[in-house]
Amino acid sequence: MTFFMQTYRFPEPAAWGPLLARPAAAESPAVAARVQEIFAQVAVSGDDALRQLAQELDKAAVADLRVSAAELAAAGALVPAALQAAIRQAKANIETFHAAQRVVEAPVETQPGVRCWRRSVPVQRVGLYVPGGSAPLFSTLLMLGVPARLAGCPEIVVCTPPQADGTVSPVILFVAQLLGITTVVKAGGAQAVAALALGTASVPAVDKIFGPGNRYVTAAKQLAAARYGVAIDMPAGPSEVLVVADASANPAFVAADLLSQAEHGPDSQVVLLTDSEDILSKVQAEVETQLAALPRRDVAARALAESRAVLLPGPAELLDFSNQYAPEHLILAVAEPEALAAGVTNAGSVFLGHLTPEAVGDYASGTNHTLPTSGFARQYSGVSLDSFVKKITYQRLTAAGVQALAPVVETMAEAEGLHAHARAVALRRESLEQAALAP
Ligand code: HSO
Ligand code: ZN
Repeated sequence: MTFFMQTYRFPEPAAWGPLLARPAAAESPAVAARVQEIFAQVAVSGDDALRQLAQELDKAAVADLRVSAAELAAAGALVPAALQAAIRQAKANIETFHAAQRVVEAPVETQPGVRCWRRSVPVQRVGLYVPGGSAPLFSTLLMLGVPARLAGCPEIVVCTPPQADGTVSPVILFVAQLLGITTVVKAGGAQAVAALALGTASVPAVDKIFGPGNRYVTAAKQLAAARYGVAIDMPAGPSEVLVVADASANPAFVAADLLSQAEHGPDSQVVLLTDSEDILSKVQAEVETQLAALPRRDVAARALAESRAVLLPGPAELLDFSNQYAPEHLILAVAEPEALAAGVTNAGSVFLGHLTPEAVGDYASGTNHTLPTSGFARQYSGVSLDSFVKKITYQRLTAAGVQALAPVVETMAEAEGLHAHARAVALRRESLEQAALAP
């Protein structure tokens, strides 16, 4: 049996449409209806609903929903020293990269006497969802927790599903502890999102919810945003990678990159673009060899069966296709990656050259791995320090400022028929004029 992606040779641009499309979003009404039920259950029964749903869905008996200080403190001893060291290095790099995103803007005098400025203020209460399941992704807690801490968010609530024994992965707890996060809730799925949106005795309500999850989590985030005034990081879909490979590419490297995305889940999107027939066949052979040795080969094979390899004439077409696809991750496995990179208009995160696999960005180079999927890279950025702050604008006028700006605003307000606006300015202007006339 061959596991390779569906292959297309030199399709005309007019025929790219179906190749650029993601599989129809599995937005089933059944999922939405179930999520609404879960919100209702959490609204009525709070913590009891969370315990019941943990029993029902995670098969876990959870007495205390909050991870205790003792559990947090004990986590370190359960994490091997080598993993602790790796996590510390990753954390340092993520901190360095995100700290550089702090910009302090100088106040601006837009005209004499009119001073305007902007201040970054942290979102006060944030909820970070960390998936559990077959592979608890503790790296996601680093990617969300580091910028939340750097931004100075005063309240950070982590929700993660309990394991069957009612505990949370010690690695997730170790990361929480490293970050100084003390509120960790044993709740997963739509019920965790509902709790973060509505608040329960154990789960403080938050202003913004971050993090990836399955279809239920995604639907729950959408409901939280639509009905409960909670912001979410971005619309989410299955993870994806697009690799552009030219004749200089190393087929084994490319195959490993494709598989590292495919192993995330059966719905992962994997695309190979190349202008070399030789690379296409060598990558195919490599994928088959490497796949056979992967513990998660069943998952990866299912993803590959839905994925695509496209042979195109040259660099211009490769770039054009990639920009139209707008991948979450774009790997430029080409001899001159800088030239192509400069032409990228739509992508979540770009990996240049033969020595830069997506996996480094997933864990430890410093960039964030929470990125726009499903073509949303056309208009959304990945998570960054900015995701955890609001920028509040301020202004203050002097007497000279009011006198100079008043006629402008009065003219505009009257033209819009908004006389109270005009008066708010005119009263100040007139009071200054009278003061100036006073003996
Ligand atoms: N590639 C995933 C992130 C991840 N990979 C976590 C490994 N662990 C979505 O960007
Ligand atoms: Zn990954």
